[in-house]
Amino acid sequence: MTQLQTAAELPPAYLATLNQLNLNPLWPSLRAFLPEGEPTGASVATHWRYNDVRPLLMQAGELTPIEKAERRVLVLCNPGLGLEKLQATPSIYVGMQLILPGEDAPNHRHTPSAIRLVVEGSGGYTTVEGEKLPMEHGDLILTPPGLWHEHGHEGDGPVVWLDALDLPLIYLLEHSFADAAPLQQAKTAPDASETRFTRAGLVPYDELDSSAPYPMRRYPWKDTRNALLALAGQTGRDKPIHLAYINPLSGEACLPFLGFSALMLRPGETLRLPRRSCSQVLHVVEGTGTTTANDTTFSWADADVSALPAHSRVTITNGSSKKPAFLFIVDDAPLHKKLRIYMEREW
Ligand code: GTQ
Repeated sequence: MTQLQTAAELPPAYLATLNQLNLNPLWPSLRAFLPEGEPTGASVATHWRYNDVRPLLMQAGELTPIEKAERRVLVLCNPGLGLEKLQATPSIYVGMQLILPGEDAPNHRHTPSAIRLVVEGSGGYTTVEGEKLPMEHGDLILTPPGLWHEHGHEGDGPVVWLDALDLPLIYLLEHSFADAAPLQQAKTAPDASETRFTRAGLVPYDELDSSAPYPMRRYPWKDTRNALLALAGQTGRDKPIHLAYINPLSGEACLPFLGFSALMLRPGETLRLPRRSCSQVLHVVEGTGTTTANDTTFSWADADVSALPAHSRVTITNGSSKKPAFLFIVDDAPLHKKLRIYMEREW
């Protein structure tokens, strides 16, 4: 590629005139915005240990009443992007949220999509449009864009979950906002994962031709874990044990921009992930091990979180030779696919 003219090679007065009129020449910046062959990015592979985050979150529980926070969250920020941006990756926001017994995180709805993955505690719940969704360890809870949601806690002890939102992207679009409303009247019935969508391959007949965008809003971990173990029993060691969370009616991703999946690593297994164009966040549901993203290696344990930049070369090892390890993965692959830019590239 030819070396293009730099801004310094242009007369300063010419540049000043352009800038006064809100104009810029493209060619001095062209290679930065369209680098040859490989993208560049500011985000860096980053790891958060739950052992570091947990005491600080508990401290927030003492320092900040829920009424003064609405959502008591510590945000996991990528240092390469700037902590004030609240970005784990350029498109994915991730936080750890604490709710204490008897507290309410008030009802609201917003343009960004969100999910929760329950980290610890029992008795928490999220109500989405009147449907009360219990939150037990590892459960995935969807709060899709525009749907009213609130959180509460009827048990004892702290409840913590991981929040993931497409907030950075919606904020970039200058379309990020919320509405507030009084607490909902939740129905007492069990949620759809226990009544209407209890088993893959079966949907209520009246939903057969339905295109309801978010029919199932809770994916219990006990089902996901059992499904991973069942798959592992039938899968050769040359194939990963990896399940995608989908909308049971459409077969598509659960939410418009973010994708969710669960990965099981067999005892002692090392897995080289495909080198994907999307960025991703890994959360340890259960286990210990190490992850290498390009030149950076982290060791991980229960409830840790890693943010991995787009195009990373990722290798994951289960540190136990006896027990499986389970990871929950958030990525922006559905967005890449909708934009028709999704790639899996050579390592
Ligand atoms: O629980 O609704 O971490 O609205 C950030 C924004 C959680 C939530 C976050 C939110 C929520």
